[in-house]
Amino acid sequence: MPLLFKHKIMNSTKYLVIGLFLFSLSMMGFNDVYVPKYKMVNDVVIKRNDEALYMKGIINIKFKNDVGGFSAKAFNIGKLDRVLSEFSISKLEQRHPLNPVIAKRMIGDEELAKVFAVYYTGGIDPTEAARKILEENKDIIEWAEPDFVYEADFVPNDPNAASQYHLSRIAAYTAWDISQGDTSVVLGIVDSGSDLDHPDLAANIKYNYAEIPNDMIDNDGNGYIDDWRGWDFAGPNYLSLSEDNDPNIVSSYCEHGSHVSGCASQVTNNGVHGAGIGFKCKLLISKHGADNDNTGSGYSYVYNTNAGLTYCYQNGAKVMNCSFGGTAPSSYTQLVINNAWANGVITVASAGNEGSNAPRYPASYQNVISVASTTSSDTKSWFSNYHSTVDVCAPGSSILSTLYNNNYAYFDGTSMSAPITSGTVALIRSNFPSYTPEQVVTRLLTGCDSIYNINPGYVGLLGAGRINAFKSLQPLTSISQNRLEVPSVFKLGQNFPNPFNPSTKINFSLPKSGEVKLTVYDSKGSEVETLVNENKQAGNYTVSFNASFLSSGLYFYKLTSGGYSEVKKMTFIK
Ligand SMILES: [Ca+2]
Ligand SMILES: [Ca+2]
Ligand SMILES: [Ca+2]
Ligand SMILES: [Ca+2]
Repeated sequence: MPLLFKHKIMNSTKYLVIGLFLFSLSMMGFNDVYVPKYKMVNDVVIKRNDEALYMKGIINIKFKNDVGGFSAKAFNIGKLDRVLSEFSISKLEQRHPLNPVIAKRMIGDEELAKVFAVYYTGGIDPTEAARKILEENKDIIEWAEPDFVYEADFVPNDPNAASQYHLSRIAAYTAWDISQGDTSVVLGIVDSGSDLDHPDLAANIKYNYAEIPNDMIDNDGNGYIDDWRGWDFAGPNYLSLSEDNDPNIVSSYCEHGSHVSGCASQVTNNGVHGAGIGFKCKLLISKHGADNDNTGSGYSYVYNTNAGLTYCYQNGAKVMNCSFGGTAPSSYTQLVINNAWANGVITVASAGNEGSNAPRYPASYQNVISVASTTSSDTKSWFSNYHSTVDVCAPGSSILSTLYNNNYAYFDGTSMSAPITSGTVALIRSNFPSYTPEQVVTRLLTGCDSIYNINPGYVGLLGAGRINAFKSLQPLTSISQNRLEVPSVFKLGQNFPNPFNPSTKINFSLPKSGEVKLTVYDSKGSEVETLVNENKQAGNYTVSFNASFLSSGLYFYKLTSGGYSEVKKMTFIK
């Protein structure tokens, strides 16, 4: 059951779904002429019949090639400007200008630099505007789409459940015997903001020590002035979104992100209240709720998330959490997430709370871990979505965590399942710092406990099962010394069993003490795992290697010590 293969199948399914949706979007303009296709939710957010939410008067477009010579209101490309003039353009903005310091650029920055926001005052619906622009400029524009807005995936819950059962359910306490996280592993919390001075969050907030606070200078040259403790991409007023350098929340409207922060990495072992699976891992706060917005059922909508995701992966996050979503796939968001992945950063997202078998974005994109919700007994939570693109489940019913103004409360939602998973991913990254994103994801998936026997109605729709932090942190390698006599020659034995699944043993003999390195390579010669890298006494040793995180195939293992080196082959068949 090759999980990597399964993952790839999922990815192609995700592409197919996106493709079908774009196709159906392109057809919408010609159907349902008697049904209103969209309506205003508040003064800035538009809702379509298919439940997609997006901003009034903004579209995002991506050019196929670099664009130069644009001005404040025109691209100076004749036929494109003619279409735009019908919409009454108020502003054009390059979303992600290239950092002039080439050394500071990351993989994919050149593609992001081709993305522009078009702001307009005309009455045309952004979906229609995007369709029109793309239709008439297919030769130069790759995609055009509305600026999507998302809803937080949670509902407040009565405080009557056992406190923080989720930690024992995902085996956090035994996992922490292996790793308590590392302060160098940063979780990007792309959400409504956070309570930065909460007694059970403050010590885990990520500070940017390369930035001098409040001197009005961008000391670290990352494009954000005085971003010493994250960034606010929505600002005080939802009617006029703006950015500032303070992601601290000022009311309960934005407390969703505070709860999510605690689910991921509430300060643990500090004698205050509860614990978070991420333990010592740090929280980079990217705020997307507007301080005065309660128009989303009493809470803020989640705005400008592409900017925040980009900020997080470009500024040190190793894992990014998205506890929000919507029905509409976005090419822009997929581009940002692919860039993050290419730069070694993993995105985790909530599968949604409609209780339905449906894709949801960002959860269902390629290169995103989609998380559904389970209860204290591993049954699917009644509200949780389920789908072929779900990768794992995590507790999301009655989760106790940190709220605005130093409070605590129980929330329900895949919004909680996602950061519990993000925190677990952060622990895996802390324990295996050299792993690629693919290796980390495989570790998470192979550590899961299957729950299909108690959820027989959802086979194939709840991913690899409920996460288990302890199993995902299990050491892959153990080494033991066999006989006490000192061998006369260096020797690397053939592994046994061979072929193997998933564990095998490798013997070697050292006639002299010294530094020993035993490394596994794939058939292309890339290093996949270091089994031994330490000083060893002379003697005979056996190394046990669990390869469950690898895919089937031919591998090589190489022993080096002193002037000696030997390579042997082994075959892993799942
Ligand atoms: Ca800065
Ligand atoms: Ca500064
Ligand atoms: Ca602010
Ligand atoms: Ca605590």
